[in-house]
Amino acid sequence: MSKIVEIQNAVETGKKKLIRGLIEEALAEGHPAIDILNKGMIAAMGIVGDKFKSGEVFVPEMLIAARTMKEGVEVLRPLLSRGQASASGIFIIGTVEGDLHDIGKNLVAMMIESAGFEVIDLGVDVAPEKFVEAIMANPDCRLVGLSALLTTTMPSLHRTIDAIREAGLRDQVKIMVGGAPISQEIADEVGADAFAADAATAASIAKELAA
Ligand code: B1M
Repeated sequence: MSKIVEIQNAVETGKKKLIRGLIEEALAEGHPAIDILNKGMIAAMGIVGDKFKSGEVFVPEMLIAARTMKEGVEVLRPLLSRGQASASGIFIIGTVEGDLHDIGKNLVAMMIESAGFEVIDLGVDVAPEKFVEAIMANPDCRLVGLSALLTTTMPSLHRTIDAIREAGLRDQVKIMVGGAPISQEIADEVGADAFAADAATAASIAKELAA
């Protein structure tokens, strides 16, 4: 069995104690960190999601898979986020109100940080007014990122962007949205400036928006 498949299985079945060793072995075998992330760990989360949808696994299994993935990301972090010296600006990011998913948001934050931004991570379940307060507290901030993983929390994207507009801050910041159920169409609907499908794309779009 390839090491990547072993990593995928370990994340899928929540083998948190094994993940660090498996990743170190995969790296020693020459597998690139980005393949371990995408083909191993992110693919595993997709399988877990499909199994949850079909009733084969439940919330506790999703949770232990998520914890295993987080542990794995920590091993890869130094390899994926080689920080750049240039300061690209401040990027405020958070998962929108009602939504507790943070793995994707954390990966986006990591890649954006490695693209030279100072990242202010507001965490999960972030109310619209918290985004507004954070922008006000950081008047140099030009970029805001909103992550949403649930179809039920997509309206929170809208509410957050509305709150930023109502606070008179909409012209000050460009807003990027992303997350599994989000598309360019939804980004347009909620009035965002940009959509990114994955963390690497988010980092390159952030650089374009900041230019
Ligand atoms: Co939940 N969950 N979950 N979950 N969960 C999903 C999202 C789901 C698709 C599973 C399914 O049914 N197939 C489903 C949503 C269905 C829907 O709305 N259409 C779902 C559900 C239903 C739920 C609950 C409601 C379950 C329940 O309680 N009955 C509940 C909701 C809790 C809440 O938020 N209020 C719930 C809970 C949880 C856990 C807490 C157990 C756990 C999260 C743990 C954590 O994050 N700390 C969890 C997990 C792990 C998942 C799945 C299995 C994996 C999510 C993940 O981490 N993916 C997920 C299934 C799936 O996504 N296929 C599922 C890996 C991650 C790297 O990908 O987050 O997509 P992703 O991020 C990507 C891109 O989307 C993008 O870049 C990232 C990296 O490439 N991206 C951005 C993300 N944010 C971005 C922001 C950007 C740009 C790009 O700009 C700012």
